[in-house]
Amino acid sequence: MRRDFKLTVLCGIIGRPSVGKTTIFNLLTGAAFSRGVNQGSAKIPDERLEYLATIYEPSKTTFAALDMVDIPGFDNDEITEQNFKIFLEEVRKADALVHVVRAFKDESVWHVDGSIDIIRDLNTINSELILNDLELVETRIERIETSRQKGVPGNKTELSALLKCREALENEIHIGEADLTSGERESIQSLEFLTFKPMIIAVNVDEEQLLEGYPQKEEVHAWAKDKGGEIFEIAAILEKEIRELEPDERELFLSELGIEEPGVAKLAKAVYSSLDLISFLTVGKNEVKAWTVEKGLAAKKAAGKVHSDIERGFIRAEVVSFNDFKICGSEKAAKEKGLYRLEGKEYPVKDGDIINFRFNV
Ligand SMILES: Nc1nc2c(ncn2[C@@H]2O[C@H](COP(=O)(O)OP(=O)(O)OP(=O)(O)O)[C@@H](O)[C@H]2O)c(=O)[nH]1
Ligand SMILES: [Mg+2]
Repeated sequence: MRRDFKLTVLCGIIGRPSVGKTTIFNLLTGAAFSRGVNQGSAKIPDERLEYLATIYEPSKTTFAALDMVDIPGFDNDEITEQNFKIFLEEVRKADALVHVVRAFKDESVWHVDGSIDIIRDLNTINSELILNDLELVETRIERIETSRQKGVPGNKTELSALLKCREALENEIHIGEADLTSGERESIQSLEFLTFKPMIIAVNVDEEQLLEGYPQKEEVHAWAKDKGGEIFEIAAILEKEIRELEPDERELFLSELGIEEPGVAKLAKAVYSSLDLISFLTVGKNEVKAWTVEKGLAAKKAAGKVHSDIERGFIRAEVVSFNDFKICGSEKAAKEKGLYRLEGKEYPVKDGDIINFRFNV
């Protein structure tokens, strides 16, 4: 559950110190930072757009992107209040959390707790998120109860939601996984609980682990499942080195290592799936573009993402699925086969729909 996002999703990268958060951030965004809170945009690779660009030869191809914020780790023994405050502020703003954990072995990289233990690291950060949410829950409950004593009834749905949240959190269950009705979810939406945000776990592995797995892999996957989070493995340093190679060498390395998709593609899949997002595509000589929207969004609303005039003057959406288009190889062939459909304003947009909005201004 999250607030409505406008055009891109904001992902906060969190985790213990020195686990590779900034390395992953730099890999995804092409930046070269070393410390501090960093912001950047990660282009989501999309073969569909690459293909459509070869057909339409547009002046511009615009990929979907994820906004990323790299949040420095904090050391619990000496959480300086300021650092922790920054952590909480940044986390609260995010739509989804990317929790980086360290699997990679490297004697030269220090670990704040003296050893590599992914479950311990997951729990350390997770406890902070849970404690913070619990404090907020308690404060809200108290406030509602005080008002009640003064005769102000307050929001009943919110109170029942908060009581359920408290119970979940006390059992280390994320609010996102708590058994709330949709009305209850709605009632606490604006409180921006940290464990209400989808958590995606990124396991930072080395080359050997990428091929052969890493200790605790099963436990870590079970942990993610338990918390309702997506999980993926990423070899950050290796991927960065590969990216610096010549294109033909790059292909060779990737296939030898069995890397089918770069980390950013895995991350994008996890984010889209956790937040129930899809992309639809628009094509033309000027621009071929991917648009990120909520799954099942009505065609007229989707038109509004492109331009408010198109939503206002919406007549119909002319739609073909990317797969149908590709099988035919051209717009003309797909039209001859009758694969373009005219859909009305309520049509739920699907992932990979190529849409031409017909409108009247
Ligand atoms: N061997 C190896 N080293 C890595 C890997 N990822 C990161 N490192 C190294 O680990 C150190 C810390 O990496 P950062 O990306 O700065 O870690 P961080 O999580 O941003 O750390 P803080 O911002 O201090 O919390 C750097 O020296 C990196 O080069 C990896 O996959 N393998
Ligand atoms: Mg960092």
